[in-house]
Amino acid sequence: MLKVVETSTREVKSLNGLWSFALDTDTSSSPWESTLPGNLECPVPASYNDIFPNHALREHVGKVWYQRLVRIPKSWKGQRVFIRLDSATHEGEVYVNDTLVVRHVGGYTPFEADLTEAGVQAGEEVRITIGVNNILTRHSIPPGELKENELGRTVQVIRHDFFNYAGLARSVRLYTVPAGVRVGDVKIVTDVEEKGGSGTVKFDLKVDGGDGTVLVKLVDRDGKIVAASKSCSGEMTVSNPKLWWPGHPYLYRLFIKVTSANTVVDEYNLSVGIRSVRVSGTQFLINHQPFYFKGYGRHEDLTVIGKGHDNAWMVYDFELMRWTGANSFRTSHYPYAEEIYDYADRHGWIVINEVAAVGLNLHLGGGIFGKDDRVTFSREFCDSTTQEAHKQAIRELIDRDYNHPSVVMWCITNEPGSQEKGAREYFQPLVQLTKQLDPHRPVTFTNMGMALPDSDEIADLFDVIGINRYYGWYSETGNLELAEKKLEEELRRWEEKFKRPLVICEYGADTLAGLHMNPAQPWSEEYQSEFLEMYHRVFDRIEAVIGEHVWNFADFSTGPGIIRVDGNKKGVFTRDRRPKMAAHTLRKRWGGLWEEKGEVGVGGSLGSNA
Ligand code: BDP
Repeated sequence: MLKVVETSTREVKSLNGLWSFALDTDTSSSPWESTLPGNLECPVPASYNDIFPNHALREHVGKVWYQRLVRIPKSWKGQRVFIRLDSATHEGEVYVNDTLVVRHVGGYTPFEADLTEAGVQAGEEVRITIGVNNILTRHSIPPGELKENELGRTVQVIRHDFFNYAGLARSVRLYTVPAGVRVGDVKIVTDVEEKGGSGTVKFDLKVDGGDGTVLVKLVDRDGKIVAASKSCSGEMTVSNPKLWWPGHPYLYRLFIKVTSANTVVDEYNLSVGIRSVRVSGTQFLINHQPFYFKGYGRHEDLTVIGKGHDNAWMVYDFELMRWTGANSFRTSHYPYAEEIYDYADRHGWIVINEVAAVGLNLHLGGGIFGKDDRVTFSREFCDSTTQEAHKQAIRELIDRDYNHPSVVMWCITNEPGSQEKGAREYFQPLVQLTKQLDPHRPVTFTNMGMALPDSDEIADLFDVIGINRYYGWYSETGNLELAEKKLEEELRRWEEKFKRPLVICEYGADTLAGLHMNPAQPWSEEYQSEFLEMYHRVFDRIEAVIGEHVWNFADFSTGPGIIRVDGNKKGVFTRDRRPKMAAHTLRKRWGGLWEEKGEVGVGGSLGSNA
């Protein structure tokens, strides 16, 4: 799916702002046919849950409705008009006046509808009504279940450790494309010659709506054309390219022009970062240099707006991560807003991009989700229908983010029950699909502590093994000496058996900001710092460990539970982004590590175009 851009042939109109809002329990069964009842208004983009001090609304299970009147610009006559929703969590349906124009399942990827096909005219005012359903079932990604409680009420069982925020958390826009011949899609793959003397930009263009002549130009920052082509697909060579490096990104622009009967009928453009990504032995190579991941698992999570995208908070979060010396993050546990990847491209952040497949595990420890006797990958829970939904989630993520230089790896699931019978049969086709859709990026998953090197059924399918560990927190609580021994022993077994890169994708301890203890005890800021330092000592002793992502960047909201106090407190920053002691501990490690070793990454010394 093409990213929405404005060019001489394409226009965009934001529909962000306040929309009328109602719960399905307060509307008729076809609320799109008239004005929504009541007078609630809800901002877009934002999750709706925390906007109103209303328990029933926050915990609502089912649909909510958004509605507003929209004037289609008169000047758009003769263009095709689309509506694009960057996300609707977890299922969206869009009506224009009384007509359903699109329905989409999957809460973290965009979808759109051609309004011209639905008969919408330029200059007309239309009523747009959007239904958003927050229900998760065992056939959705992420999976969940509905249960009836003792009061006879339907409650949502979620299988992941973050609040089930819902609504329209990302932008809603109208945009135009030319009615006739136009760019339908473009996919870019770059590579770099080992000595860096030349780079290649492979492009694959789809032209829709008829025949046209294309002109593709790769232009540097000074406006100089460095390569050009008149084909729809091919490979352009750039000699002495300015490479896209972590921390020192260089972006070229690819300009595409489609001509028909000697007239320019469409123009499209996108940024291109020339870089290569490869796994070799236990190393992760970017532009043929070993890369060490330093950073965080994160969440889209803020007070009031929940998973709503906000540019001020986005920049602040990046600046805080940079301040600690991080160079990368994982989009745990779902694809993030597209603005985040665009920013990462422009600023040289490295992204492990995760599919929303979290909670494919009926037996997760820690007492968070309770006991369950069923088998995860069976007819009882994740079956072939779940697997189909999972495939679709992979397709949509790769389709959306294929062209981002910042994205270096696909993570297709977080902490599945990978020691269970059926896990291999479930995941093998998914890894295969991911590699088929993108043969150029490594594929990973994050393993959880119940699936050890000898019992994990799927780790060998992946190029890089992500490992989430909590020795010293969920086990060996308060005993960092024993935790250190066990962690090292286990990581050595992974290294020995799989001989491939290990990224520690989660390690962390809940910490109440302001709680200080000497000697350090769990929940104190001192303990979190000592815990991280212990993990770092172990990582530095193990060659195959090529990355450390602390869990989590910031405290975040979860469902209620006896081990969660106002959410998960493993943040290095509080939910309002105040640093805990651990932020300084990380800054000390990550700030220095770089310069000492001259590694590639944010803040380091970076070769010819630095
Ligand atoms: C892991 C999960 C993550 C949780 C974390 C924790 O991947 O979503 O928030 O543990 O318990 O199981 O804090």
